[in-house]
Formats: sequence, structure tokens, C-alpha cells
Amino acid sequence: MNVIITFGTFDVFHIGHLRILQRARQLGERLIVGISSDALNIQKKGRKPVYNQNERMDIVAGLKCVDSVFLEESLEKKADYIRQYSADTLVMGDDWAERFDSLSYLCEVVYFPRTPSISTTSIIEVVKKY
Ligand code: C2G
Repeated sequence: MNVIITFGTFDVFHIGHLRILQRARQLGERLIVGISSDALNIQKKGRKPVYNQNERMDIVAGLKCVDSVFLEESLEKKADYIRQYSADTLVMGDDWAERFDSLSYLCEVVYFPRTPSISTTSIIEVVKKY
């Protein structure tokens, strides 16, 4: 069985998030998603997510293409998570291209192109104008 792992904040869940998860799931039989904790998101993006980590975990866990979720506490722990979940393939968006190539001794590392013209930040901007 091919186990796929991917990571993200998935705040204000949108179509770009769904597409990458569906594509990731097609690479194997099981998809495990590390959801960035609220604290990690503050480190990465300098702000608190709109939806808290429990809500974001519940939303992603509810998708048909996702088999299980866990909390990603640190960007540096990817190797530990890959081992813990016996992942065969790591999927990341191409905004992270090359950043995780050093993990290819542990599993296959695949980058998918981002869905154009949509992001959590752009949705927040649109909603602010209403
Ligand atoms: N994504 C996408 N298309 C978009 C927006 C996002 O394909 N238009 C993908 C990202 O490339 C990422 C996933 O959706 O693979 C989740 O996006 P974010 O929530 O922005 O996650 P990110 O902050 O990149 O977190 O450990 C790494 C990080 O936790 C990844």
C-alpha cells in the first residue's frame, strides 16, 4: 500500500486546497495530512489563522480523499512524521519546490503546481471589502 503524506495550514478552506489533496490521494491508497498548529502558522505567516487548529483538522478530516490528520508542530519535524506514518511519498505545493528535496532519502518527494488565482490571503481581502 502506497502511503502519501502532505502538510499545510488549510485556513479558510478553498478549491486550491481541495485540488492538491485530491491529486495527492491519487498517488496512493492512503492520504495522511499534517495540519499546521496555530503556533506554527504564527511562526510561518506572522498571523493567527482565521479557523483554529481543531476546526481546520475537522474540516480536512471530513474530506473523502483524506484518510487521517495529525497536528504539525514544527517544519523541522518532517522526517519524524514521515517515519512515524511510514509514508512512501511526500507531496508539497510548488511554492515549496526544492525545499524538501533533502528528504528524498526517506521517501519520494513530489511538488504539485498551485491552483492559480486563489489563496487564503486573497479571500480575506475580498471579504474585508464587503
Ligand atoms: N495550495 C495550492 N493552490 C493554492 C493554494 C494552496 O495548491 N492556490 C496548496 C499549497 O501549495 C499547500 C496546500 O495547498 O500544499 C496548503 O496550503 P497552505 O495552507 O498555504 O499551507 P502552507 O502554509 O504552504 O503549509 O510544512 C509545510 C507547511 O505546513 C505547508
